[in-house]
Amino acid sequence: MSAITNHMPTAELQALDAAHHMHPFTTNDELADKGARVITRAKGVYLTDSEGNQILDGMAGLWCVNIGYGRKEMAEVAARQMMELPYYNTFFMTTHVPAIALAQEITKLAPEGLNHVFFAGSGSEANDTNIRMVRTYWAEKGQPGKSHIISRKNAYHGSSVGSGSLGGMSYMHAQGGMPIPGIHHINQPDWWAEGGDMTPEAFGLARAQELEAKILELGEDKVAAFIAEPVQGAGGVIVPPESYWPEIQRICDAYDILLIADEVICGFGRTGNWFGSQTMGIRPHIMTIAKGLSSGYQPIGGSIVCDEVAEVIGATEFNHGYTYSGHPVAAAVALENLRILQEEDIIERVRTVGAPALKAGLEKLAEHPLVGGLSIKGMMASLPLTPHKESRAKFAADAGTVGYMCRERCFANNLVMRHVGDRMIISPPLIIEPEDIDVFMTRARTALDETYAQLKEQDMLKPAC
Ligand code: PXG
Repeated sequence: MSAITNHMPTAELQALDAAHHMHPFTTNDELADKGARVITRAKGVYLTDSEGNQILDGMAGLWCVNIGYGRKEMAEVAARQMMELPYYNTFFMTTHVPAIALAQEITKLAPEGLNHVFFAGSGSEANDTNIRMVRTYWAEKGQPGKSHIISRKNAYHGSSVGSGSLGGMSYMHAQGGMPIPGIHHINQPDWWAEGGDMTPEAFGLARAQELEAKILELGEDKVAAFIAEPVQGAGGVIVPPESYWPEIQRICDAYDILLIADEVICGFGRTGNWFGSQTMGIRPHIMTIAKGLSSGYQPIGGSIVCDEVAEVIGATEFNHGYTYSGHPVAAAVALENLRILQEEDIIERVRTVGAPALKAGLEKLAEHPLVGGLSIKGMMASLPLTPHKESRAKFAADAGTVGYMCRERCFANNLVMRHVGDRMIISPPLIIEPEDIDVFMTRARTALDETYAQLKEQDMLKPAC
């Protein structure tokens, strides 16, 4: 029995962590030298660390704790379900009440026509399901050659070999033999960084038309699906220009391409509607879900599938699934999360209170000399940092250097605001109150001031040439 507790000195916990725990997306040797921050508990929108700091969580964990921390009902439901049925599988002609109830509830909330759920343990697993499902769909329809999937550079769809291949992160592809064959990446609709002198509208249209060009290059009869996040999250909260999604929808319709909306971040209220697809006005055939489905209280994900695809897949044995597909405890907890989101009108409050307050605060913050703009949709936002506002210039320093400095200043001021390259990312729990948004703004401004002073001192306020 382990004797490790919250009461141990931080340094001891850090040493044990460094000795035995390999962290994701981390240079573990560097972390071992520095010592990981030990989070001990959390309530509402605040984390407590082992030194007793109260840290405002501007990232909702990892874009997931939509209802906030410390909801007792969630723990009670988990305990009850563990006593009644802690585990059973959904293979071999069996099912159980939590999986049935959750699938029904999700499809009630999903857009019309999306009436079926295939469960997974995470967003990565669900996207792996999607690769196999769309390829199987076309094969069953007599078109096995329609197997290529088009995605986008700088997209994030997970970290397994399949989902990491769908993603467009080149630094991930550089390790472990990715991408797998048959996945293609077109450019992202990031006007701020890549739009140059074009208007956002013209740029959005041009980037969407890259999909059409890629379909024509590969052959219409070779392309199974296009996958995209309604609003890119891990890539830096890239809100596409308004011209982008209508054109993508037109192209998917015209060439009979399945549209997969990866709703892992956008789903369950983040953009002010149940799903980002509703906010962006798109009609996907499949939606990937995870994160906000359980507000991170349990690991669970899945694919919400339209009638047409479910019907074709349903006619054959789909040789795919996970031990924990529809795990009863995770499903019961997710169901409780959906009850809380609905009964407390949390998504309505995002639209009427949270998102407007966040936007107003961030618009003021965007006037800071270091901030080059604001990208926001509902409760997800980013502030690109720049040495020169007018030209949206990049820094002379390597990408991410300044973002990292700013993130360190945020941490020092008890704020979690993470960086993607030189963009600062904001995605707080959806239940954040305006008073806490004010706390966020005060701490973020201090962090920006300190970063600015540091850059000046080190003569780093220089644009890349
Ligand atoms: N799709 C999207 C859109 C995601 O954001 C996944 C799929 C994969 O989900 P799982 O549950 O397998 O992690 C994600 C996950 C970051 C960060 O640093 C973002 C994610 C995961 C880890 C880190 O922003 N998103």
